[in-house]
Amino acid sequence: MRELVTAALQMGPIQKADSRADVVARMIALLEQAHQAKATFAVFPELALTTFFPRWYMEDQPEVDQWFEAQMPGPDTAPLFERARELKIAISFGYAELTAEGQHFNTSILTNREGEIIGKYRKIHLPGHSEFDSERAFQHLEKRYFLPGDLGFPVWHNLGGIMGMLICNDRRWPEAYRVMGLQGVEMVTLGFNTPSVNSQMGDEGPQDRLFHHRLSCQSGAYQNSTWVVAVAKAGIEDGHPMIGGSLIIDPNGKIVAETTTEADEMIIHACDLDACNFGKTTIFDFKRHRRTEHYKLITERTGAKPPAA
Ligand code: CDV
Repeated sequence: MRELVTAALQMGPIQKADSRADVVARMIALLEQAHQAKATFAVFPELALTTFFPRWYMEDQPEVDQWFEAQMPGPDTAPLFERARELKIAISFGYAELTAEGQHFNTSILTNREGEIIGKYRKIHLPGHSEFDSERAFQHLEKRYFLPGDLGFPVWHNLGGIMGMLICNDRRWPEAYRVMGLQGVEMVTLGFNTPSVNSQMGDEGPQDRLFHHRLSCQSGAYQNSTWVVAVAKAGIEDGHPMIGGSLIIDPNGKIVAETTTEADEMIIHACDLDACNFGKTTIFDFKRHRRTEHYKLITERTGAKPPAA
């Protein structure tokens, strides 16, 4: 048994006017709750430090850059790393990253229990659009503000297991889990900000959004025999509602914990990483069962192209 007590630390809404210091104080309060419940690993959402700013159309680069972190840890986030180190809790959280070369990414980091960053992932499947779209009920401008991630889907040895990260929309793409599955991943963390309504189809509301979210995370877990810890930023940010539904999912694809609010809320589970072994050595023993000679189209072709009639 390799037990990792893992806390999914859902965050309620962050308004445009909220300061980084206020948000970090909320994160520390959640971290302390996780510590009291004996967690040694705590996962926060995508873009955990700010409101989900890609819903706002901006043309002025300094205005955009105010949502980004040029340093990690930086002056605002140092207290979070310090507290995590004191409590000996490894953490993962998402933020908007501005590199020294001036590149912008939607990023997640992973630390060890000493508060050292041992892993970084930059979101690869950026949803939305890059120009103002008057047809949508609201904007989703990730393609405007971020570059697609350039680090692939790496995994890291941490906390006695093999860990990887995805960010939000990545969870809808089976290839993302599979690339990590092929590296033996045992726990995938994933932060998300998912609007409660589809901006291009008003009929698709929170129940459908939660259905697709669970479906994507549960199938990724089952088909790769890995734990998945999916953590929301939820509730109404500056008038825009987002789903909750943070999840801890076992390697059979079963939900073992789920949040019930759209506020700051912890769920926790003692995840046995050895529970991944059965699936990885039987039905999803990739070495014995995968037929890569038939998968070439997956990397050769991006868009769907039906055969000629
Ligand atoms: N932040 C996201 O990546 N949100 C997407 C929305 C736009 C569908 C998601 O997959 O939840």
